[in-house]
Amino acid sequence: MVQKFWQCRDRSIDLSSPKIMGIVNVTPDSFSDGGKYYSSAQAIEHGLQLAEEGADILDIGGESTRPGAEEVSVHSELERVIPVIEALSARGLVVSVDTSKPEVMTAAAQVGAQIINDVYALRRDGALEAAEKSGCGVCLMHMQGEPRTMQKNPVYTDLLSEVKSFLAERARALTDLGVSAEKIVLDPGFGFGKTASQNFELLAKTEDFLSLGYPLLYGMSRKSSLGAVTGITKAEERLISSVTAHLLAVERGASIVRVHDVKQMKEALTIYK
Ligand code: 7PM
Repeated sequence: MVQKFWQCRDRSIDLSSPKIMGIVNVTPDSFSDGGKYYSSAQAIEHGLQLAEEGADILDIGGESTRPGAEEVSVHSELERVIPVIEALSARGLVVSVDTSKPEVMTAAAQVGAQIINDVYALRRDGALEAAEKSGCGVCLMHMQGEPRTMQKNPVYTDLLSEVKSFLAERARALTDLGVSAEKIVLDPGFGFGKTASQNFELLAKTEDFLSLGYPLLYGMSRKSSLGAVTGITKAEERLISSVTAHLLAVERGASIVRVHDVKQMKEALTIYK
């Protein structure tokens, strides 16, 4: 049986019913020319709105790990995410930081982040140690390759067993440092170094991943693989695909869904219950 709680620093998240992680991007370019203060104010506002709509966790990201994205410096990532994490945590909300950089993990935990969400699964130098010291809950995600190039030519001999053994190895690396298994959640990494059909195989086999013994998180919101089967090319128009895919993942055993459209996901989960 998979644990019913996610232990995250001073909070314990009840996983006996599915939980929603709302996506909060802090990307200066996504906002008009209002400067740094303006973009963090907008992100805080967005986070508060998602919390009101039913998000259980707010995932704050400074865009360093997005597929196709260029690297962002530690300095600018801190500048983007820290004020937002601090403000939302101060309101008593559960905040996760979407980062691969140990410096950002440490600083985020110091201003109240309860969770580290790392698409590199703590493979960067110093990341395992930073996560351990932070006391945060951790989401470990599978990715083949690097965000800039991973979609070029994903190759697997056996997709399921490769993703599973990677996740088991990363969880083991963390527990070997003394981190309690109750702090760990695993994510097969939909869209990260996989073709559309490989992504759908991960969704079909959600139950298989439960044998790893950890709660599962799925993040498929608006992703291009959904568009690859529906023909919907605009990301913002993939709402029904996103809600459907996440509901299927939950039905097959996932505990947490990471989504842009919190209100609609909440509505779907209300019917699911
Ligand atoms: C373009 C494509 C921009 C994809 C951004 C994305 C995941 C994640 C992301 C996930 C976990 C997005 C993604 N995806 N963290 N961060 N799982 N744990 O949709 O699937 O925001 S970035």
